[in-house]
Amino acid sequence: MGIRGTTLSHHVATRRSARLDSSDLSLILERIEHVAKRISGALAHSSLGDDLGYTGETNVQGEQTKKLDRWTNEVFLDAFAHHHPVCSLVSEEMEEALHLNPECRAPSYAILFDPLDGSSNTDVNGSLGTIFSIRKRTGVHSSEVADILQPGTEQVAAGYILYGPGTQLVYTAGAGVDIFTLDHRRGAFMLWREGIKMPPRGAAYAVNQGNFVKFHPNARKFIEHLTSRKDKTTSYALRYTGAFAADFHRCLLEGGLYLYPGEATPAGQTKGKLRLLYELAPMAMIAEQAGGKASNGKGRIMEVLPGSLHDRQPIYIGSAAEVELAEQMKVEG
Ligand code: AFP
Repeated sequence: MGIRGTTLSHHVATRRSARLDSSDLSLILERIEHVAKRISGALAHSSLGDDLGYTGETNVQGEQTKKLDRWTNEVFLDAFAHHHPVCSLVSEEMEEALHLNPECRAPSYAILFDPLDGSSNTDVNGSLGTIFSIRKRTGVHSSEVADILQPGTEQVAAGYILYGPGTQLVYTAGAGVDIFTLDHRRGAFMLWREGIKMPPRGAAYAVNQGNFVKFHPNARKFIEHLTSRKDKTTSYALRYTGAFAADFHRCLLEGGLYLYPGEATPAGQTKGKLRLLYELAPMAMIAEQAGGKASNGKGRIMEVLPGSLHDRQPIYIGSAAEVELAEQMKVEG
């Protein structure tokens, strides 16, 4: 079979991006492409060496760290170590932001990322992801993070890499959503679909149904409604992989809903699981750019002001019809 098509680098260089200088975007995405290729290659062979399993440590979230969580985080740090215009890195795996390049001058950027999304899938050869958000830093480089602790509406670009049977990179810079597939023969990401539009309604939902009893009563009613099989709009199939990037990707291409409702706390409040800055805000930007929606059950995820780097929120993301219905049913009270 012949190999033709547009590479990611050519596509970025020749397309106007809505929110940041396209030469900056090219530089940053070239590094993310490098990260994606390294991680994709390592995951393909991870069961052949000593790369699976736990490190024996816990991360800032109190979760047990997998060896691949730690390694993929290092891949990111290596990739951006000497890289103007990126001056700050915020990761699921690091308690504090890492500030690079003291001489970094405006315009400079922060990358916020989950290096290995769905890490419970590492040891079972399941789908995994990497999620990233790009924000412009204000003024000269500083170790303050107030300009990073801003709502998702301040993102200039966002994306994710999905490591499934194939590796795909999805991104938006505020002018639509494009998808690229890693062509191992050519060593490059090739354009697969441009200007993706999420279907306005879907036929599948993704949730950890095992947590059902912990959800707010209205979230439980919502799930019961989706599966009550009275008609076409109440006959959803359950599809859940344990990797947000993989479950969201299905919604992006085929429509439907990913939800991780808040879990009730003993104090009577609900608490989200997914992290706002490097999981939810970037996916929300992609969903909206594709015509979908993302809500914490009460309002737009993109408008939530983070209190700290590792804040969590409930999430209802996907096709507009399902997200709107969740809000109407007051799923989070
Ligand atoms: P990490 O692997 O990055 O910690 O994230 C996993 C995740 O945030 C998301 O990818 C999954 O959809 C969700 O958590 C899985 O959570 P459960 O194991 O509780 O279903």
